[in-house]
Amino acid sequence: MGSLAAVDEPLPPLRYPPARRDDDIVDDYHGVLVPDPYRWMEELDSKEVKEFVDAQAAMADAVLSTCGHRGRLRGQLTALFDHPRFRAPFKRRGSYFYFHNPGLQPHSALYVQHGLGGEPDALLDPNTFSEDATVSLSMIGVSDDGEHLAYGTSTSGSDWITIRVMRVRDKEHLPDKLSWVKFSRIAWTRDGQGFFYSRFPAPRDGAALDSGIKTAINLNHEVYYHFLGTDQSQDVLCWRDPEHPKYIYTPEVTEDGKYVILSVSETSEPVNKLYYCDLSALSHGLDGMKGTHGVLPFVKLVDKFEAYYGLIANDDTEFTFLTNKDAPRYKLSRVVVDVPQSWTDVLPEDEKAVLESACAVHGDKILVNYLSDVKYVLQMRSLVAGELLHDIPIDIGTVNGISGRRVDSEVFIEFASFLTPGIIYRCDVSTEIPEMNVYREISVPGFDRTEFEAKQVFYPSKDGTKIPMFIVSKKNIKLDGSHPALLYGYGGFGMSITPQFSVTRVVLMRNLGFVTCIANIRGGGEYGEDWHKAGSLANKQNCFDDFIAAGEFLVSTGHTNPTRLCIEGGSNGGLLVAACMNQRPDLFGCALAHVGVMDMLRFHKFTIGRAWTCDFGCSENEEEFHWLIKYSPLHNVRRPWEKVDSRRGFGCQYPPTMLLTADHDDRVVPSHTLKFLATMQHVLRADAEGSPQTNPIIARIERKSGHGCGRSTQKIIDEAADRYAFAAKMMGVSWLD
Ligand code: X98
Repeated sequence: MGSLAAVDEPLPPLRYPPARRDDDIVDDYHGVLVPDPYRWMEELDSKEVKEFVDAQAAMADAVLSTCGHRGRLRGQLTALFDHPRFRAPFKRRGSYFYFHNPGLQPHSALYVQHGLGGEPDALLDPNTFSEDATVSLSMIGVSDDGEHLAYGTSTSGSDWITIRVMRVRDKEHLPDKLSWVKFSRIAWTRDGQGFFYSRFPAPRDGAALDSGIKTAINLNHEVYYHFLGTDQSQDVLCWRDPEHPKYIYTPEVTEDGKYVILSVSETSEPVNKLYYCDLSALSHGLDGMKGTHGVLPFVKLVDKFEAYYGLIANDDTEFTFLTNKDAPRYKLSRVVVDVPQSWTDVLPEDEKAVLESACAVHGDKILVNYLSDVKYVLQMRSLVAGELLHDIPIDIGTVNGISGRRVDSEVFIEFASFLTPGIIYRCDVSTEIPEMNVYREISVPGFDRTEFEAKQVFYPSKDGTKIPMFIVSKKNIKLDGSHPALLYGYGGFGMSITPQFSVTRVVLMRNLGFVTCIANIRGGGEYGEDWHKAGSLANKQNCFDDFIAAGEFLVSTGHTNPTRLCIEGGSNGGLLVAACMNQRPDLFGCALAHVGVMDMLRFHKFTIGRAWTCDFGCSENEEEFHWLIKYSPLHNVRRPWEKVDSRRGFGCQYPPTMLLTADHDDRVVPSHTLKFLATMQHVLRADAEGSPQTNPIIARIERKSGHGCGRSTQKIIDEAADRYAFAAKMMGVSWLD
């Protein structure tokens, strides 16, 4: 991506690649005519799109090669990333499995050790999957007896997965290879003879999985059972429903091995149906299903999309679920599955905190994890009646994972926060008072937490709603408006953004003096489903108002000023950044929008996009079309200098903008970003003589990458260096030694 350059090298002349406009493409949405001149950019394999992408990438390279801090950022990021990282182990029959990266390896490897004192052994190293580290390990499942590992690999960050199997004892691979897997889990049966998984039908054109990006809509998900050592063609079809081609199935086997549960969802909303099948009641077991073309006799326990149900535990027919049924902050409920009217609440909804997760451990105990004002609270409760046994004190931060089972009394808890790179606690839950012992602590050489401070503020949004925001910076900074600031947000799909450690943020704060901020805007799950709904569908504008209000708060409190305020977000957060810069181009000094949903009228036509109508609505519905056209980034680019609103819009231009996408993003297809990019460059006449838009509008288009998962450490470092070198140059930020 170009060579290291001196500081303050001038920008090259901005000559944006020409992009053909097809003026004949105009859609009629409920009587409103909407042109779509860059429709051709949806044909991602066409020569014309490839040429456009190459030309835009070359242009971004030219701009980036003038960004003086790029090399130094790479150097600092590389130095700080170079520390050993561990994830929490999980246990199978006395063996402990965990992920570990010694520092700068492209991917973490899966290790096994027999007993806690055993010698660690690298069981599966994704760094051997490909020369260029573009094949990653995307999911794993170890059989209950610890004998076999089934794992999924993904190429170039795609959501498509290929499953393979290896024997743990001698690391020998079995011939098994399962293709066309997507949105699946690996759910082993207790006997270890195989596992359930889900997949889509292979495309009719016979295209290979790695033959370029697949943008077609994903329909007709199916559930199969795979017997070890057999060909995929022999797999037993367990469930399909041609009458509901949009359903997505996630299989899970209960810890007692007796049941397989199917969670059925249609969208990304936290609602699902629940089907179960008693495996012990199959007259000839799963073997007896071989060669038959029937599906498993699933019983429909919940057959309405009205709430979310996630399995926590079962005692024979008595099942406990985490649910939001009549409980927007979630609760635990129990049902005897063959008595469907027997639902009772075990742990009622809390008045304030959101019940995030519950993990059944050591017989009849549960470790419950609440989110209270965006901070985690951990408790030990009884599974039978939900009563509190013990509070488990943890620092302000995030519980990233709990690994434990009812058969074990040993639990691992993974914790991190803004200033804590990571602690894995080992907790013996058999004692009356569970004791948290530090099992591993991740330390980052050269990072001194005492140099920094993290605080939480609550600022008012446009309608007066109080929004939480974390602000992390060097200690005791003077609030004189001089600091560069990075404001990050997501605001959608009920997903909460909680405190995490980030090497990149440390470098921004330490070497560039940034104040780094995370606004927990509406649309997320920070306060449960009410908070999510307050930022979705007809209320989506609340997300943008909350994010803009965060920016205004940071300016009014002297944390920064508009010329030094950079906004950043990815995916739904890429939409957030794009919509906010359309609405308030004057408020921001730089915008970084990753893999964003930019065409709100057509997102539902590609891959799994249709699942997002739960948050966005759909342009095929007249009322919803009118919500979408108001904020769709692609349809709301206007020249700010022509705005009549002289209070703020007049005279300003768009902030320097970097849009980021990747050629194999099959979650949010790259055409969103390409169409938005061409529209911005065209409407703002970005390279025309005398145009007020002199700030660059560029796109960083990563090759052999996807929506974000499975990237190598090097790709993560290079991308971070590029985007913050760009932001720093654009906002005139100097390097602090
Ligand atoms: C998704 O689109 C998630 C996609 N997805 C899954 C899995 N199951 C799904 C079931 C229904 C709908 C979508 C599903 O990944 C899945 C199941 C088991 C194991 C692994 C995966 N998401 C949204 C997204 O990516 C928000 C977060 C999840 N967006 C991109 C929303 C707008 C931009």
